[in-house]
Amino acid sequence: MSTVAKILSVAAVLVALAVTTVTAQTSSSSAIGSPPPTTSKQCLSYPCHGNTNRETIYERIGDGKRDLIHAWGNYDRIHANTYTNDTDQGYGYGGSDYIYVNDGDTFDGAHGGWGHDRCYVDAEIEAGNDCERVIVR
Ligand SMILES: [Ca+2]
Ligand SMILES: [Ca+2]
Ligand SMILES: [Ca+2]
Ligand SMILES: [Ca+2]
Repeated sequence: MSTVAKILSVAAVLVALAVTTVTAQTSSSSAIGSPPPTTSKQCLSYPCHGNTNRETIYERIGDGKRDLIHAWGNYDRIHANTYTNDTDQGYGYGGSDYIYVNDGDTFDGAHGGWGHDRCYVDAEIEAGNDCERVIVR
């Protein structure tokens, strides 16, 4: 193979790499353009886990049932305010979350994680340091 031919074949490889990179970037940016749908989840177990979708998660049905709810990523709403007389813990993690533990008792914990989180509580003691807004109801 001549030197010129070698240079040309190297150049062809570089062009192919560049095209591959551009294609990858294009496909990932188009994925960002379509927001994931909001899903709702009724907790049946302790602990209860969400996923990376934008979710509304409800505590287990019935008074006196403690809940430990992990919403994980994205913008979530954790509803642990439907039933009372229980120790509920809600963790939002990534994204700006709404965490409701204003259920009439003061045994619960709301933990926003990263993002700008809103925590609805019966008393300040239920709100973690990672609640950017604390609403006492
Ligand atoms: Ca509960
Ligand atoms: Ca409670
Ligand atoms: Ca409470
Ligand atoms: Ca959060």
